[in-house]
Amino acid sequence: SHRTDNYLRHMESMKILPSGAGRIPHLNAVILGESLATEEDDFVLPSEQFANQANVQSPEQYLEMYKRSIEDPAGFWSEIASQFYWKQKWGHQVVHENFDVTKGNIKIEWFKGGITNICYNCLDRNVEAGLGDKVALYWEGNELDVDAKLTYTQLLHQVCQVANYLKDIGVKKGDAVIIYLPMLMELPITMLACARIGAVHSVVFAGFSSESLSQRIIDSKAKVVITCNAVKRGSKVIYLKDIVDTAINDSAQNGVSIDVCLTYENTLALTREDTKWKEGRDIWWQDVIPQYPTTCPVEWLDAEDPLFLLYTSGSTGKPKGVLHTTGGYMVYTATTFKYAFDYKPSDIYWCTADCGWITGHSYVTYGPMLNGATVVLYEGAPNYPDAGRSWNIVDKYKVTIFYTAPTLVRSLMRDSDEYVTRYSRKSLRVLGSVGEPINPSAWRWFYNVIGDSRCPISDTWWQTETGGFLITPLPGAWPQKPGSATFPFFGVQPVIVDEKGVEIDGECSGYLCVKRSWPGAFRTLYGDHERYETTYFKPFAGYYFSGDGCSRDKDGYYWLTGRVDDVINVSGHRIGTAEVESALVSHAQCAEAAVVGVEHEVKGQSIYAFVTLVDGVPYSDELRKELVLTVRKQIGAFAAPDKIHWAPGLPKTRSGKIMRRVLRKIASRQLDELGDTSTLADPNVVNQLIELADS
Ligand code: 6R9
Repeated sequence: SHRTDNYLRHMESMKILPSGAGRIPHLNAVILGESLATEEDDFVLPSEQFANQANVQSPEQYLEMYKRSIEDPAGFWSEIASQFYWKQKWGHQVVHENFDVTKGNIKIEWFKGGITNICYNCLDRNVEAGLGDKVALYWEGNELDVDAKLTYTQLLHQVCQVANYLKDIGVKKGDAVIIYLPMLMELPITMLACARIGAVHSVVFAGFSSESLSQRIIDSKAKVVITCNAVKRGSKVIYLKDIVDTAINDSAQNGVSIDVCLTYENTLALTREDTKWKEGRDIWWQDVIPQYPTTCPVEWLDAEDPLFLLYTSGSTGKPKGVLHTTGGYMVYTATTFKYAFDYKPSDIYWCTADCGWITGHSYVTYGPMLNGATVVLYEGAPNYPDAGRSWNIVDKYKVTIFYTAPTLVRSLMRDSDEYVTRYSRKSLRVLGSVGEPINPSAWRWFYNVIGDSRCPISDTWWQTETGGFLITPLPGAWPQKPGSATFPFFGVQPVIVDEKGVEIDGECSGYLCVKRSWPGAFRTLYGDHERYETTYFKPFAGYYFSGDGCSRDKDGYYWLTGRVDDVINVSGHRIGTAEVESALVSHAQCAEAAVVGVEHEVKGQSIYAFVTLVDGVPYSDELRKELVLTVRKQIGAFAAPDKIHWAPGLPKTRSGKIMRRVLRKIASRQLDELGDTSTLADPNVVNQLIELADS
């Protein structure tokens, strides 16, 4: 047809992409809104109607912008940055970087010398532009009939009250503030209040245990924690304040004492009378915040002043404090949000991520607010009271952009489609996916059933470290391939390298790296720049190494294949095998543990633990439960192993290295694929493990 020919021609021009994308020999395509995407389709094309209204309307337009962003990054990004308010413009050099460890320390700076404030750009700037009465936040509570909303003006006022309070108790520019809150409006409010006064927020996902929380308090040396007394998730009450109390006590024993614990009284879950309290340290939010003025001058910051810390799991050791700074992060999250979701001022945007993760930082709070968007926040679980809740929310708020994780798609897919089709969903126009690769069948269900074959899917590949999307479709611009994150965002130069760090061109697979910096990149690991360089820049000198495997097909599309290091991705949550192992061995009866990820239908991967007990301790289901509980207590429920496999011994090389490759095969019962086990110190261990597999 005419449209497919058109795209064929467009795709020809992709040869200018650095990846060396080629032409397409054949094209099985459906056009958005005209038919169902099936197993046979290579491509799903945007409808003419969608493409015509899109922010980027064709591959050619993308290529033109992309080319400019690579050839003249300083010009490209400073033009965009100029749309924001800067108290003072940046210096003559827009970007200053050393990306090559062999040439000295890694250093990334964007807009250095520029003076701005991200909270001002999210709120004051939008209010001054006439958006004061526009809804900034719709809040949907756990229960069906509980909701609230705030306009941009109201949000600004509340943020100022919190900012004034924080200043009053002595929080200053550069101080870390720990936020341990569920998805209440107070969560983004507190983040923005910190940003307003230059305090460095460190949000800890409220599903983390007290031990994980105290670890983060200690590492960041915070003096203030902001939390709430309890929250209802589904039909369960979670007593957050108790968890915080324990964490604060632990931290004090390690020399970091919290002066103030500001606690929001969440009356829907627990009254203040029933909340444990420490006079002098604990303060009720409702008792102090409303008394403060609703205006608060902003602290003007250098573009390279820190904005936030967010801890994430690595393949070894304790969690890493990823540090993001102000200016580049601001420009990058705003721009990626606008283009990857084809954002228009009339959109109603809902991202199901919790603000405790990077997605909630960049694409619940900063990216959307910088664009003056209306954001839906949902407090509860996606399947409460039933599997239709998400579509109920979509219809209630007329959501136009819906951004979620493959694990949710897969879990809803298992329920009857009737939970979906009983709702209209006709407001939807763009769908998004993040957290892990989305398998083609889940992609198609998302596309055909949720989106009624009308809505492009932005499968956004990125990381806590990258601050914003690096590889993502631009809806309307690109023909999509189910399961592919498609092409690099503006300014991003992905490369695929082999084991030796040599770039491979064209159709290939290998390790995904990035050449040159982008404005949203993290600048260091808090307090450990050496680990930053070792983990991300030393494996392949000259590049940022993502830790992900990736292949590029004949048309230049990128396909992410998952982590290549010892990080497991469970329902889109990053968990280091080392962290789970160290939790397990902290149990007095556990001598050794080795943890691997196995494929899981809904969660993507699940945690599978091989455990060696102390001599003489008998196997029992009781002990299994205790071990799982230990992990829940030390990390959080989301990191609990699904399986404890008793291991009289672990397969090790003669130098004592655990052969995880063998354990992965045993865990997934691919026993005929164990490979060469002759280098094991004791090959018999493998047989013992197989015998105990189902006991
Ligand atoms: C944003 C976020 C990062 C890791 C990353 C990769 C996986 C995220 C993905 C994806 C394939 C996608 N990942 N998005 N894999 N396709 N669209 O999730 O950050 O928690 O730091 O996790 O998640 O493995 O390396 P984070």
